[in-house]
Amino acid sequence: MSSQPEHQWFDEARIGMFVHFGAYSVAARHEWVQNYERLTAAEYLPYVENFDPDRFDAGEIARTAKRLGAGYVVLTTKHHEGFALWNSRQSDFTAHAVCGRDLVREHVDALRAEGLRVGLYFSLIDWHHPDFLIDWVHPRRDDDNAQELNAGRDMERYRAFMHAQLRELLTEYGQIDYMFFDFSYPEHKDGWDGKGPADWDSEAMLAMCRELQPNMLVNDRLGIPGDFYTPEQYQPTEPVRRGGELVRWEACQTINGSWGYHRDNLDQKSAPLLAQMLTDSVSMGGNMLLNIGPDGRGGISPRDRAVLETLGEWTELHRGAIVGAGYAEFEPPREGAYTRRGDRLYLHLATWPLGYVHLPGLAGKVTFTRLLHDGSWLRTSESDPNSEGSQMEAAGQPAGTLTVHLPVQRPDVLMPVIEL
Ligand code: H79
Repeated sequence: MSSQPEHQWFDEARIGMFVHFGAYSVAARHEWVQNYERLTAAEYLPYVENFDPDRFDAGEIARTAKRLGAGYVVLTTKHHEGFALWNSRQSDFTAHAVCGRDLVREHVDALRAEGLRVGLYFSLIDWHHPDFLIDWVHPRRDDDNAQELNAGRDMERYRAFMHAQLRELLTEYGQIDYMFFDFSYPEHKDGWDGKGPADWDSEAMLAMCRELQPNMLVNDRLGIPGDFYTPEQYQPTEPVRRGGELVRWEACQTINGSWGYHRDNLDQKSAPLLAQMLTDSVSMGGNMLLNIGPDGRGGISPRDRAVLETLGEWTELHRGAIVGAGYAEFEPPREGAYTRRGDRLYLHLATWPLGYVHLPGLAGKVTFTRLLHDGSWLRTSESDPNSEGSQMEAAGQPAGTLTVHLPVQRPDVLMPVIEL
């Protein structure tokens, strides 16, 4: 994993916003709907032909990301369905052909106007392309004649098409800061092949990225080493290491379990849970890429908007504990997790104890202690094993422990943070 200075913005940003938008947003029942329901191309086509994103407002999305405290936004330029949101000249399966718009252009322009970094998502999988070989994650794999359907298909031609699409994205939209390829699945299953680096020619794709966008971060789903590791809907519980070295990572997360707009799905995560996940990511040295799925018209749904606004109020007050912060080499108390930024340590309290929180090893190392959201100072004391009965609050604590005195009432924020 690289540590170029050009990549530092990513490590500092800590929060990104993912945007999943495509013809599946019109179907409104998960971005894998074509696969889950084994829809034929003809059954899927109406969602494409009636794609009319009249409420898709890249400026509003960018401003929403900014209010969330995000440093970058990643748009699905093409998902597994194969429908390109930009004016690709490699096929007419594009938003431009259907509605005359280039949503990728709108996205990159809006991000630059807001001073946000530009991220693109590009699916390696393409269930629409006639040369893409049917495999075990393809919607048509259960067709009676699926094996015959593969007879005329040629991955060599698909690769040429996909590489040409990628070249468009890397040459026609100015500086791209981040690329999320999705995804490799080299395992074989149920008599079907998977797909991996040889199928995509990942080496050539990465070389094209390095040549055309030398400062761009590339994820690890080409199936060859990239610039960051991408756990999906999963929070690492330790800093991620490979060969002893800390690895850059970003956990991508949904608000409700679906990436694309899913109207009837109510697995909604609460704002406190999302704050907890963000804190967990930063305390383990990673980023959080939080997804929204704009609705069939491209609008941000009220339920997504509400939770993002609430989380954004928290990140605004607690920015110092998140942006530019990372893993801290101190053992946290059982009530919470630490993040660290320079000489500041931040204690994120998942539970609120009565009266005191004890911080092992911090006695004598701290010059001030305050609640971050309102800047109110907290009293502290240090355990003294030689004095009898004078420090009730520190009883039973090992020497070197710093005891922070807390108000009985938990501050009314998603996650209270103490700055030390
Ligand atoms: O774009 C979002 C997802 O649609 C895509 N990546 C994020 C960013 C993604 N979805 N699933 N995966 C990546 C991993 C693949 C999971 C699978 Fe399966 C397990 C594919 C086949 C077995 C899920 C379960 C789909 C079919 C069964």
